[in-house]
Amino acid sequence: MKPTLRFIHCADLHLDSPFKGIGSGLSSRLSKDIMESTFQAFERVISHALENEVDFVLMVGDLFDQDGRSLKAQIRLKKGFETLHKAGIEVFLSHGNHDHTGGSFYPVKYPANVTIFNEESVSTVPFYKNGEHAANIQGFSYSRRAIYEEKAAEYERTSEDVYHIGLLHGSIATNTDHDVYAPFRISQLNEAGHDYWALGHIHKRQILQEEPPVVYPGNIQGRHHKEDGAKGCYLVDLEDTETTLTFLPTHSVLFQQITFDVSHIHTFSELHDEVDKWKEENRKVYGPMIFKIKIEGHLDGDEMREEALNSLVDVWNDKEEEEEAWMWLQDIVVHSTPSWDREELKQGAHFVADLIRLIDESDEVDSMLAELTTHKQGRRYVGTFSEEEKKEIISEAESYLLKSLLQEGRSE
Ligand SMILES: [Mn+2]
Repeated sequence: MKPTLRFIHCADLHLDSPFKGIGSGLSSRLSKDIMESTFQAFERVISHALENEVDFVLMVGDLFDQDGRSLKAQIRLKKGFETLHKAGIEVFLSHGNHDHTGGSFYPVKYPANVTIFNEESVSTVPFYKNGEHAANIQGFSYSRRAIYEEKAAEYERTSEDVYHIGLLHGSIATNTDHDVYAPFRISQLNEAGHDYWALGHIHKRQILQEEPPVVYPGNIQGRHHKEDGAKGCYLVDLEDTETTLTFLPTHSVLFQQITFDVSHIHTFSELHDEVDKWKEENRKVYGPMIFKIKIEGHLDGDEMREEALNSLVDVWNDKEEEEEAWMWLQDIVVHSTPSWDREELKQGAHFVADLIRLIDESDEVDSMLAELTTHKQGRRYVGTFSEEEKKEIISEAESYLLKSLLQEGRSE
C-alpha cells in the first residue's frame, strides 16, 4: 500500500494583476482592496495548506501576471514560501506563458522547500514522505511567451512504484476559446499512466476527468467579470485506490452577476428597496464583491430608465466604502419584456419585417466582433465571446433598433 498523500493544487495566481479598467469610480480604499486581492488570495492558499497539514503545494504556472515579474509579487511569494518552510511543507512550481523564464526580473532566492521546474523539457523530482520515496513529480516551465509543441509525450512513468503527478500548464487541443499552448488530449495523458494531472492555464475551474483526475483549479482570484464566482484551489487526498478533491475558496474580492426578476414590482423606487434588502441579506455571504445586476421585467417610467438607473447605482454605492464586506455595483442591465410581438412583426411587408428577417439570417456576428477580438490591445480586455454572449449582443442590438423604429413610427 502506498501512503496517502495530501496536497494543494493551485495555478494562475497572477500575483500583482493591475486590474486595469476595474478601479474607475471606486474610492481609494476599495481600489486598494482590489489591488491587494491576488496577494490575499495567495495568503489564503498558504493558510489552507497549514490548516490542512498538507505534504506539499503544487503551483502550475502563471504565478506572476507579467513576464517582468514585479518585485513586490516575488517578495510576497517568498514570504509565503517561508511560512510553509517552517511548517515542513514543500512547494513544487512551474512557470507558464505569463511568467515564462525568458522574462526580465529581479533575482529572488526562495527557501529550500521550493522546487522549480525551470527547464522547458519535462523533468522528474522525487517527493519523500517521512523519509520514504512517495511520489515522482514531473513538470516543465515556459522559456518564452508561447509554446505550441505538445508536451504530453514527454511525461513518462518511471520504473519506481510510487505516485506519479504531472504539472502541465496548457490547453486541451480542442479548446478554441483560448490561446492553445502546449496542447494535449486526455487520451495522451491517460497513456502516460499518471495518478494525478495538475493543470494550469485555463482560469475556469474544471475537472476534465475524474479518474485519474485531470484538473484545472482555475485562478485563485477573479480579475474581471468573465472570471466570476468563487475562485480557489483544490485540496487533494491521493490514495492507492481513490482520490478525493475538495474545492477551497481563496478569492478575497468576488466578481458576480446577480439577476433580479422584477415582475412583481413596478417602480424604480421599489427596485431600490428590493436591491437594498438583498444586499443586506447577502453581504456576509458575498462581500467584498464587484457585481453587475441584470433585471428581467418592465418598470414604469421606462423612457427615463438610463437616468433612473444611474441615480440608483450612485445611491446603492454611496455608503459602500464604510463597509468591511463591501458590495460595489459596477453595472446594471435591463432585459425588458418588449412591447411588440416579434413573430407578428416578422410576417409583415414593411421595413421592420425585413430587418427582423435579416437579423435571423445573418451569421456575421463573428466578423463584426473581429475588430475587437483581434485588436492587439482590445482583445486583452474583451477576450473572446461565448455563443451565449453573442446571442445577447444580437438581441440587445435588435431591441435597440426595434424600439427606436417603432417609437419613431408612432410620433410621425
Ligand atoms: Mn493564466
